[in-house]
Amino acid sequence: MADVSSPPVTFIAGSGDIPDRERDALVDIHPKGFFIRHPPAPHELDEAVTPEIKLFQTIHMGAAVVDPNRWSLVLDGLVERPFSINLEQLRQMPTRSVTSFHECYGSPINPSTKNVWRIGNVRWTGVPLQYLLSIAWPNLERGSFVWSDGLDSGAFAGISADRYQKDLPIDKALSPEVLVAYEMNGQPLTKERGGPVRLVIPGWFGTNSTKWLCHLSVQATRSRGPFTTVFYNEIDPADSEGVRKRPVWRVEPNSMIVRPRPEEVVLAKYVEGWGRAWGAEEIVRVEISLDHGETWTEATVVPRKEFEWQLFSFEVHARRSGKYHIQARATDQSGTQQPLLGRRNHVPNVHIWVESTSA
Ligand SMILES: Nc1nc2c(c(=O)[nH]1)N[C@H]1C(S)=C(S)[C@@H](COP(=O)(O)O)O[C@H]1N2
Ligand SMILES: [Mo]
Repeated sequence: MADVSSPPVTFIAGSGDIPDRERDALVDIHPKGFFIRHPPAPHELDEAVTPEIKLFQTIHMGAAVVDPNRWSLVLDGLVERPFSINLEQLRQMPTRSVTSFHECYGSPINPSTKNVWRIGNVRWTGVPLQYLLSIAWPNLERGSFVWSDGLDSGAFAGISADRYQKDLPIDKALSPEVLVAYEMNGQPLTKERGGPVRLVIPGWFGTNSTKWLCHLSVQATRSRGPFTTVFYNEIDPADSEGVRKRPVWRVEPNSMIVRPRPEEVVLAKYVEGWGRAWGAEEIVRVEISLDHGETWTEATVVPRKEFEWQLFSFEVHARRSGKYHIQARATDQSGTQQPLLGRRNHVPNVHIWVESTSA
C-alpha cells in the first residue's frame, strides 16, 4: 500500500550493514576508457530540444553496463532512515519533468579557455531528489553535502578510481529541479546516457550529473574522490589574486550564435540572426556587436522557462560591405556578464560577409 507513511522503499536497519551491495548491478564496463561524442557545430544545433543523436556525451573511465533487474539505489549517511529502492519502486514515486540546458565543462585537465560547445537542451523526467531526501530524514544540521556514486570505475588521466563520485551542497540537493532521472526526451535513458538511472542537476555543469547512479549519501564534508579533488576545481574569477579555487558547479552565463551561419554571405544592410543563451541563472540581456565590442545592440531575449536555454534574436546595422565578426554577450539576473576573452564562457563570434546592396 503506497500511502504517505509507507513510501515504496526498503528501509535499511543500519547504514553500512550491507556495504556496497548496490554495486552488484554492474555487469561490465564497456567500452572501457575515456569517450567523448562531440555535438555538431552551433549552426547545426538549431532545434529547441536537442535530439538524442545530436547531444554530446562525456564518459571518463568507460560506460557501465547495468542489469536493470539488479539495480538499486541506496540513500544513507547522515539520515535517520536510510533506505534502498529498486527500479519498480522508483517508478511508483511522484515524477517531475524539467527542460534544461545540459553543458559539459570541457576537459578538466586542460585550462578550458576555449569555447568547447558541448551543449544541448533536453527534457529530463524522474523523481525529485528532494522527495527521496524527505523520506530519509536527513540531519540538516550536520549534513551539508550529498555525495553521488556511479557504477563505473577505472582510470582517467592516469588516476584510478573505484567509482565516479561527485558532491553537491544540500541546498541545491533540496531544490525541486534536481532529479533522479530515468528518461530523457520521453525515452528511457540509454546505456551511454547513464541508464537506467542518473542524477540531473539543472543549472550546473554536466560533470555533477552522475550517470549509472547507485548510491546517494548525506555527508558533512566534500567528497574526497578524484572527481571532486584532483579534477573539477577551477580558479575563482572573483579572486583578484587568481589563486582561490572553487568547485565546478554553477554554469556561468554563456551564449551561442546559430544564425547567420559561419561564413554566410548576407545581402542586406541589416544583419538578422538568432541564438541561444543559458546559465545557472536566467539570462536577462543579450547584446550584439559588429565592431569588436566597441558598440553593442540589444537583442530580444525570450524569458526562461524551467532551466531551458533561451532564444535571442537580433537585427544589427552593417554600415559597409565586407567581413564582420558578430559577437553575442549574455548577462544574467545578478548582472554577471560573459567576458570578452580569456574564460571558457567568453563571447562567441561568427564571421560573416555583408554585401550591402543599397549601401
Ligand atoms: N558515472 C559517471 N557520471 C558522469 C560522467 C562519468 O564519466 N561517469 N561524466 C560526467 C560529465 S563530465 C558530463 S559532462 C555528463 C555528460 O552526460 P551525457 O554524456 O549524458 O551528455 O555526465 C557526467 N556524469
Ligand atoms: Mo563534462
